[in-house]
Amino acid sequence: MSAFHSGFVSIIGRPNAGKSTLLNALVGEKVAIVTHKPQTTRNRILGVVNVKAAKGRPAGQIVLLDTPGVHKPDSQLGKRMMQEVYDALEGRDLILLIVDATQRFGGGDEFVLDLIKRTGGKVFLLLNKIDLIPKEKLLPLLEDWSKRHSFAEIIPISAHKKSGLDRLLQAVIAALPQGPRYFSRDQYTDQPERFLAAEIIREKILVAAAEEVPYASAVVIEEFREEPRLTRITATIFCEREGQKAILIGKRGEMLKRIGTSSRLEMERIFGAKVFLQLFVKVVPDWRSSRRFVEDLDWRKQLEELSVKQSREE
Ligand SMILES: Nc1nc2c(ncn2[C@@H]2O[C@H](COP(=O)(O)OP(=O)(O)OP(=O)(O)O)[C@@H](O)[C@H]2O)c(=O)[nH]1
Ligand SMILES: [Mg+2]
Repeated sequence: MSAFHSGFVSIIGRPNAGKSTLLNALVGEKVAIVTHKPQTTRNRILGVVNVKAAKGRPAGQIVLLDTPGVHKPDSQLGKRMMQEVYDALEGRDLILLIVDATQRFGGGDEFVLDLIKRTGGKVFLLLNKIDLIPKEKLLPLLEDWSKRHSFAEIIPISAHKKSGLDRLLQAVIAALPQGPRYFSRDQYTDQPERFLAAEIIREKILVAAAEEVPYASAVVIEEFREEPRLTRITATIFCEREGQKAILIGKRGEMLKRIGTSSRLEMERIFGAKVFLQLFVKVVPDWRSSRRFVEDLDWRKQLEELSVKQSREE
């Protein structure tokens, strides 16, 4: 038996760098939502990649953690998001620092680099979105970044076009220690469909609504029932003000209908079942400043409460 390599690898970077796009591309399934807007991801998302042995290289399993974009928080929600980043940095085998190669180095990058340096440990730098930059710009960029930190590897990629990912996977496997298979071959995430459904609705809100509305929105699944012929899903969209509620519902309910239809179509594709989706909109003034409310949004916490409720009902 040849050696098997495995370990925990966190994807860290500024908002919009392409972390979630990379996670989905490596896992080969949609586990995280992706939009063109910064601060799309709000909690850490686990994805598993199984890598076959190749010439002279062992097989392995990479347990990836996608994280919210590193930023200076200005609300309880922001603080919670940054806590998810700090948790993802703790005790990992490898960190993938991903940067948007089309953006100039700035204060935000300095902040992330500083965080990485303080954490210590092995870091790969991924220069993402290279499909958008002229080839001659790549070498100076590589040189520039190589002076900023002693990265174990610097790898240019396009998460969107899926280029450079084979080289990345091989380098990650080589950097990981020998270890067990943490997840069975067919398990590629720990996030139940119920919570992916909430994320899909949030993604459609991010795309459909402008300015502050998506950031003031949170989605909670009230019911997720798999029946023989369809999956019944009821969800509440929380926002902070009556004006936001009016926008989310739209004239004659058009906005809510658009969000509902696009969410349902995507859920049907991903879950492979017909979906009956009902959406409600509720106002909870200033929920982003409520630590309690923000903590209750955590799906891991909701899952615990659901299992307590179920065991009481039995
Ligand atoms: N052209 C191009 N676009 C990309 C690439 N990777 C990501 N994007 C786009 O960049 C935007 C942000 O991608 P995300 O994956 O949501 O970025 P993120 O780092 O997870 O962002 P947050 O969750 O907000 O921190 C989306 O519009 C992606 O389609 C890439 O390699 N090339
Ligand atoms: Mg993301």
